[in-house]
Amino acid sequence: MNAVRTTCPYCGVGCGLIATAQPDGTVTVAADPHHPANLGRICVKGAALGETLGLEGRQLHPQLHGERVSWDRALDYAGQRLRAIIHEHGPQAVAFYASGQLLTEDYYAANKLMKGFIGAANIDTNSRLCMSSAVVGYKRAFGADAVPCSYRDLEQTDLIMLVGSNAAWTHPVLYQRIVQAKQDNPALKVVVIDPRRTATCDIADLHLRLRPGSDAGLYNGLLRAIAEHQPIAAASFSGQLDALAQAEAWTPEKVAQFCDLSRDVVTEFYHLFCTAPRAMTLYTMGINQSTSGSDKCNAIINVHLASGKTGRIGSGPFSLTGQPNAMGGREVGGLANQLACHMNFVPEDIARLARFWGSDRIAATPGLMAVELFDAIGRGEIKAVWIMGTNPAVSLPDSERVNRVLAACPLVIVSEVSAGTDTSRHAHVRFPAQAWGEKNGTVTNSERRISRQRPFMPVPGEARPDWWIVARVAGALGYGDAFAWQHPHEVFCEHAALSGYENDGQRAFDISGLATLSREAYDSLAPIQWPVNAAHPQGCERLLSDGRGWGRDARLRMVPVTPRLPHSADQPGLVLNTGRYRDQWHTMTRTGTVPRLMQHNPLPRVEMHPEDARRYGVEDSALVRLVTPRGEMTGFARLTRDQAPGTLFAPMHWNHQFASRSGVNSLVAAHCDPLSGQPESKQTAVSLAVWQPVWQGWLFSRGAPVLPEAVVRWDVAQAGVHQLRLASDTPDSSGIQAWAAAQGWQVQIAEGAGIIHLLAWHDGTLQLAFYAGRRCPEVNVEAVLAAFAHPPACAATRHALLAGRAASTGPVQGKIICSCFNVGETAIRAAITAGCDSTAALGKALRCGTNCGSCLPELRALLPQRVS
Ligand SMILES: Nc1nc2c(c(=O)[nH]1)N[C@H]1C(S)=C(S)[C@@H](COP(=O)(O)OP(=O)(O)OC[C@H]3O[C@@H](n4cnc5c(=O)[nH]c(N)nc54)[C@H](O)[C@@H]3O)O[C@H]1N2
Ligand SMILES: Nc1nc2c(c(=O)[nH]1)N[C@H]1C(S)=C(S)[C@@H](COP(=O)(O)OP(=O)(O)OC[C@H]3O[C@@H](n4cnc5c(=O)[nH]c(N)nc54)[C@H](O)[C@@H]3O)O[C@H]1N2
Ligand code: SF4
Ligand SMILES: [Mo]
Repeated sequence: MNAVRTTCPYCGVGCGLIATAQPDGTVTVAADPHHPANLGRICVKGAALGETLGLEGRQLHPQLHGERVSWDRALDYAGQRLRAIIHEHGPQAVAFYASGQLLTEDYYAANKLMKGFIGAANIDTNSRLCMSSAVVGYKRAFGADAVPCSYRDLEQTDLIMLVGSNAAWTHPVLYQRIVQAKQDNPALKVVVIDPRRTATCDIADLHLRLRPGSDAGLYNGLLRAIAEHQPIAAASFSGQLDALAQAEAWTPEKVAQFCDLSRDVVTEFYHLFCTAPRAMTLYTMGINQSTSGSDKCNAIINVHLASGKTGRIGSGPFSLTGQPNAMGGREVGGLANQLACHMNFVPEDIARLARFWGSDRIAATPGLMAVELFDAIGRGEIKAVWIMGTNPAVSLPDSERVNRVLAACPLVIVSEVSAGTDTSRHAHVRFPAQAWGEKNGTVTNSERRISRQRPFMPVPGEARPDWWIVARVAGALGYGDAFAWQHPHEVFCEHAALSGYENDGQRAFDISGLATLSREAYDSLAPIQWPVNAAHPQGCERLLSDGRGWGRDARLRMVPVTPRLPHSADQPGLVLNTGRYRDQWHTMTRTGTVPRLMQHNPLPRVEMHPEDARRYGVEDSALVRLVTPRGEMTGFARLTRDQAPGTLFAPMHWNHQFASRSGVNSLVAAHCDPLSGQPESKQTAVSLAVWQPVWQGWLFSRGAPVLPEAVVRWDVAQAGVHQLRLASDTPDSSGIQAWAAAQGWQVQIAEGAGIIHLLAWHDGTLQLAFYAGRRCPEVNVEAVLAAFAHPPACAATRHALLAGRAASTGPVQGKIICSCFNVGETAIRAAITAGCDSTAALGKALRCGTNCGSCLPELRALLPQRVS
């Protein structure tokens, strides 16, 4: 097969990639040099995509109550049950929960079925946990959910603020563009606003380590400083007087106290902003995931309006989208409180949709937002939920409760690419969806750029496109005529036509210029930024250039903001912050099984300041338990001054598929922003205790091991071998010993004071290696893995293996820093000692950092600090 141009399925940067099938059946994935989002760059997750295409763990056939059935049977059952529930309890008893990882065509179809034909608006999406505060912010300020900026602005600005964003790990290619922009223009200043010191701070001229959740105070103070610096013309914006009056009290002293910053650093920041001719604020989850996230977004937008830094090249409030098609979801109206194509629950829009879709069943009122929706399932009001492309049993707050609610729901339908997720455990019906590389359609990135995802893999098993599955269920419900598409091209053109339908400029989202694309033109569609219409036939790079917004009076609006601290602020305990690792994607279904991506951070760490560690008696790498009234989580302490005292950080990724008790959302409360419904995932009051298990250690096993219930486990992906970190309070590890013995294997044991090392052999091959003690034994993982591949021939090697060492002990690799070239910390430190004094020198010596560049901040952190 030839090289196929497509788009990355991970983050909202939306990089263009080129996938090339190799003669040996593998696929190589490289950056597309011509895609405007990345211009030839790629990050470690994108570069490892070829390793995620295997069929192991895929959902390949429809299933009913856990049994494989035909498509006809599964569709028939789903249709009949949904119909019966709607007949008995009305349309409000049914809900869909969708995802920013669906293609626009899939999303359009799901939204059309729920809001247009089932006739309720209970379709919400994981974007509720992600972008919904940003949507409220834009709608209040501009009258439309319209992101005004473009990536090219980053190369034409004087000041970039990254607020609540760890872009170095989460939007790596965008971050690399900023690094490059700073190299090209050393006058460009970068300010990072984050309570943690992150890899993103690597390029920061100023890092404001503010009190968790205090950003609105900082931005209110900035608004006051702007007004002082240069008076704002009267009545430029609606709401202006109120917003300025509200900001008046936010003197630098008050801001310093509220945000727990020094007054000097606050005024330095204000000076930078006020004197920069152009400035951009890039904001993500540290802002949105808050009980006052919408207000924080408006506090940011206010300063851009007041200073005239909006709608101009190199300026603007730029909310970065997280998922590859979060923006597409916003276009099709995937949130429960929107209608399709930027329409709202007002009579004119409802009537318009009724005309366009030819339906008299359009939902008349907004539906339930994610957290409310699962509450309603819990109360028995919603009796059927169809989950597509998201894993709410892991990613919603108060996840233990979500699991209980799903377990009790009469009908759970899950469309998935993965066979065993925490959510699909509860499914009565499982639909196998096509994965990246198989599916065909469009996604929209952070800068409103629509790009094609094109198929390059054969379709495995009976997997089907998500839009097709929706259309078939629509057929089973009796609405087949409105869902008679044969190809995603038809869905796309319908969506494009709706965006322009009776749109006299009132709705920002308008891609009517693409409504009549031929199949060939759709297939070869070049990346393009919306709107695409008669006024902008080639798309539009920047919005708001004319100073006008959308809606009735089209006036831009400043929103008065009263800063509020998070719920955790007046609760005892440490404040838990949660977020992402560089090489993992969300609930790990696509990255947790790739050995290369597991190496950077193979275990969930609870990061804490050494002072707190001392107070709680925690040593580095010790097991700790975090507890809230909702649940608990177990992780491994990491002591670091990157964390502020009193705060913790834990990853959002681990779940029951990869560990027994490391799901962070079992701790997080479902407190939401009243306007956006977005949960406060970044600040949770937790208590912490050291967990000293009776024993802990490492297990390596050729087959899937069967573990006693009481053993707590963490899986670490390795090729061909199961590697598990274990810990338990059971008196001994005899369960594992007994299990190995019962297999009839030849067992070799070394026991000492509270320590047991065990090897099990069968026909000369290693079946199992187990190393446990009260403290976790040091094990040379590479030597153990090598012994599984090539059984050691001599007794000395076997003996060393039993000790957990390599025969001739070479240095262990240490933590893998560069995942692209598998370069560990030990080699990097050795090279530094040998004289490498820059990332360039390290790259030359070891190749680290020379491919995607995602590890450059960490390489720099290992280098001795240069005295300037
Ligand atoms: N590697 C990787 N990349 C991803 C993803 C992934 O799973 N893995 N997911 C994608 C998705 S869907 C999303 S939404 C994005 C998210 O991208 P980001 O928002 O950049 O990622 P997070 O790690 O969730 O959190 C960002 C930062 O917010 C900070 N923060 C916490 N509380 C506060 C606060 O009160 N104020 C401020 N100013 N900052 C605070 C945290 O310390 C953290 O460094 O990433 C996308 N990219
Ligand atoms: N504590 C805490 N919780 C958080 C966050 C946080 O920062 N902290 N972040 C929140 C944010 S921003 C987000 S976006 C969410 C993400 O949370 P989720 O959406 O739950 O995470 P994913 O693992 O991406 O789930 C996507 C699922 O869809 C499947 N899938 C992939 N491709 C397809 C496809 O084409 N079709 C179908 N049908 N299925 C597919 C995958 O196998 C996977 O199971 O988590 C939220 N939860
Ligand atoms: S930056 Fe985002 S879109 Fe680009 S390759 Fe990396 S994960 Fe994919
Ligand atoms: Mo997200």
